[in-house]
Amino acid sequence: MKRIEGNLTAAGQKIGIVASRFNDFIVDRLISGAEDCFVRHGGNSDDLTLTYVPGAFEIPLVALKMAESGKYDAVVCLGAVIRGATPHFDMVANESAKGIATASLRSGVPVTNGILTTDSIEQAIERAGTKAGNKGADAMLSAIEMINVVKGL
Ligand code: INI
Repeated sequence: MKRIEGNLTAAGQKIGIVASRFNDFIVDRLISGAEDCFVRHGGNSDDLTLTYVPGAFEIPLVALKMAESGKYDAVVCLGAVIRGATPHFDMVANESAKGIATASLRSGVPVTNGILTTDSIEQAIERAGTKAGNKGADAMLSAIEMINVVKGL
């Protein structure tokens, strides 16, 4: 049986990051985690391009445009949607996830989802570099792997 697997080497990869300003005290930690992951896997931080948008709802459009630009091997989306901050929680959370999937399928470029959707600020903090890891780093690692998977197809 032939197997195709992506390794976790980021050397030479160029990655776009789309991050929301909403809940920036959490999102900043996701950005740091993503950058740290990229560098620890052999990437050069000069090969990362970070675009800020107002909120998670705006992430998919910019993710699609970055993915279609031909400048990036993958796009990593980072944000934090926290229940209670708005009655629109479900709409923002669902639309951002759906939009990210669409951006990836439409562009043919890996677009990974590092948008936290939590019931509380405490849960968000836990997933932004404290006791439940860093979902920004996880989304970056998935992007690195997916670039290498797609190359092997
Ligand atoms: N955007 C977020 O990124 N996180 C949130 O928790 C959030 N809440 O709760 O409202 C949020 N709302 C803003 C939204 O993403 C858009 O920026 C806004 O609706 C303008 O289109």
